Amino acid sequence: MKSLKAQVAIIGAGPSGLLLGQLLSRKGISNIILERKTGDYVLGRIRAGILEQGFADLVREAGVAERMDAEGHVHEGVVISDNGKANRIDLKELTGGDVVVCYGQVEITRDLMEARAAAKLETYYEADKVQPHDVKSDAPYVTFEYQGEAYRLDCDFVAGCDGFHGVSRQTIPAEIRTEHERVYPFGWLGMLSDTPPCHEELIYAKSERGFALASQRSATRSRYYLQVPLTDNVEDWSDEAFWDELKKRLPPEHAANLVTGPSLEKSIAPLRSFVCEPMQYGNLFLVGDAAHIVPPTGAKGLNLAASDVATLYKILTRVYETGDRSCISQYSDIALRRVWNGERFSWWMTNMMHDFGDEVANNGLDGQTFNRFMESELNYYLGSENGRKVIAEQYVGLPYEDLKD
Ligand code: RFL
Ligand code: PHB
Repeated sequence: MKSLKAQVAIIGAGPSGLLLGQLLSRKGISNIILERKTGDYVLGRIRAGILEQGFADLVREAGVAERMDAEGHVHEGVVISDNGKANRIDLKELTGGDVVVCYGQVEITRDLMEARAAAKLETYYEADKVQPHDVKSDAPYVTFEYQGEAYRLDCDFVAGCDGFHGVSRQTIPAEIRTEHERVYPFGWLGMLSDTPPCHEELIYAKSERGFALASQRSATRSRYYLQVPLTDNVEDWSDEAFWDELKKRLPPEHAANLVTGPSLEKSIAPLRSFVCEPMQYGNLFLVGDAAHIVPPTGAKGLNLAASDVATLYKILTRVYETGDRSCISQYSDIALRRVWNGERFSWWMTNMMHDFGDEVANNGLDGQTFNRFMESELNYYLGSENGRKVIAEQYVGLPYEDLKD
């Protein structure tokens, strides 16, 4: 068995693992990343597009913001449409100056990968059978296979950044974990195309035909989503059918500007709210999607991953700078407070914006009655300045919490 050593073993080279690794390295804290897939596979997953200010600042602190600052688009507002009527939420004005940055997760991931490769930091792609051990002890280690050989990585801490289907969460004994879950009765069909966006800001559209989102990656690349039944397959949707349906769900003035073209990618994502508590077990920390999933309606998934990274980064920096390990027990509480806020906002936006059809929904309401309550909810919030403020404040992101002394 080959032997490796690092202060922090990071499982997963998604945005959480790469960002944590980059921040720790800049503080001189050694880390090795173990990733199940190839780098190209990770870069092939088209996901998030909207970064909160806190995330953008963390990327700057990690020293990898050059391209994000040059190519990312600052969005000062967002459009929420209600059955064809577009309402602009002026994020900047309603929050007293806060905005979001439109810059794809794929690009952030690429920037982080390149920085890591340039600094010659160790990453094992296509690492197989990754398994943390003895995480309750002072000498945890992670075993894995790489190119047919068995490895053992000794470390002080394990950061489980391995997403919803990873191994880290399962390492916490079932009797210690509490998992909260809501699976929604629909999914999102996403489409990427090299066509100019139909509007300069994002459009979240509620319609009688179901929800649609008009997002973007650049001035020449659009990302669109449609609410679809869970029973639909990607093959059921030709490009033409997608564009036709999208046109019907967007407000008419924006649908008129839709430029259609061939899809570069189409995929269906199920919608889920999920939280695992606690997020720490001994010297193992869960970070990002490994601990929590939100439906994408609030653009919070990646941003919650970033706030976990920020908290763990502060803790590990304090541990190695002062030798005081007592702060590690703060991780789960601090992370979960912000996670639950993001979960609540994403759940609320999902409820307000989607059609629940005939589902017997939460609170014992049938789907149609639930839909009526949510139509009224959206109508109220969009029509009131205080309501729009509530949406804006949460969309730009709540502040990160500091460690206690
Ligand atoms: P990831 O990105 O899933 O990365 C985890 C990595 O761990 C690897 N892995 C393992 N490695 C070694 N051993 C194992 N046993 C392993 N098991 C797994 C995986 O291969 C992978 O590389 O989690 P991470 O880093 O926590 O990042 C989370 C984000 O990816 C996610 O929250 C966002 O994409 C969510 N999300 C959005 N978030 C936003 O903040 N704003 C958005 O606008 C937004 N839009 C979205 C989204 C997610 C979507 N989908 C498809 C789920 C839109 C969509 C459609
Ligand atoms: C995206 O561009 O992929 C995106 C943007 C905002 C969301 C979800 C997804 O709320």
